[in-house]
Amino acid sequence: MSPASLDRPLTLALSKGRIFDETMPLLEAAGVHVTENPETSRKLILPTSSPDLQLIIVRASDVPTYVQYGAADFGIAGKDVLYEHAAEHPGGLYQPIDLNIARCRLCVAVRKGFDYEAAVRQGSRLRVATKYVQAAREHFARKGVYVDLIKLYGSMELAPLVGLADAIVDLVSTGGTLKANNLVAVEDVAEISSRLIVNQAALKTRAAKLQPLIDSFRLASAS
Ligand code: PRT
Ligand code: MG
Repeated sequence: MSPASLDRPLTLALSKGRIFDETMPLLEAAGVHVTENPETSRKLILPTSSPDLQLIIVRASDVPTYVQYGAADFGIAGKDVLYEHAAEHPGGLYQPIDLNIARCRLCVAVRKGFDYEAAVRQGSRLRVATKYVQAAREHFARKGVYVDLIKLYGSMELAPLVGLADAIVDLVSTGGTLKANNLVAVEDVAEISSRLIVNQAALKTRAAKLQPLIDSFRLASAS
């Protein structure tokens, strides 16, 4: 890597919404301020008060890709996203800290009135719609339940209502979305929070700039 590229600011990849919002206090704790709001700005590269750090705003599920290829030195992504990413791109990401932000649960949910336990007991083959195919596949394999997985990219809650699936595997935080759609969570698959992920090469070549930020994130997320 040329000296000029070592001089460029560190790049942190974030998704807008809850991860951006919950990362701001961690950056503040490291003495870094972000003046532009990605909800209102159309900019995808945001400067910060530190000349050593810039942010890029990408889709939540694209964060690991930017970091793995080194287009971002580090990033913040949910375990749900990391799990699906790792299945397709093993290795390459160092995950030093659980930041304990954007917490939720990955759950199996069904239409109110659908007897999930009975269906499992009877060994029925279940149709399960989800964005989290890897996590779902492993969960049902562990339980020894046969499932046909249907990959969706969003609005999973609709699938059981219109007969696309018997169950969904989706993230739940307040439970409000399930309730509004007449669904109930019947099983936990995993506890989810977001992790700091770091590009392996950057960790070595850019340690002088990276390590203090990693240390600060660790302190702030533990408190
Ligand atoms: O929205 P987009 O398609 O761009 O991407 P995304 O959904 O992956 O991103 P975003 O920003 O919505 O979520 C980023 C990360 O936040 C996820 O990868 C999770 O790790 C974490 N997180 C925490 C959540 C939730 N809580 C959450 N509640 N992500 C999504 N939800 C959704 C859930 O899928 C469901 O539709 O919110 C709805 C349920 O919320 P409640 O409060 O009604 O239960
Ligand atoms: Mg979303």
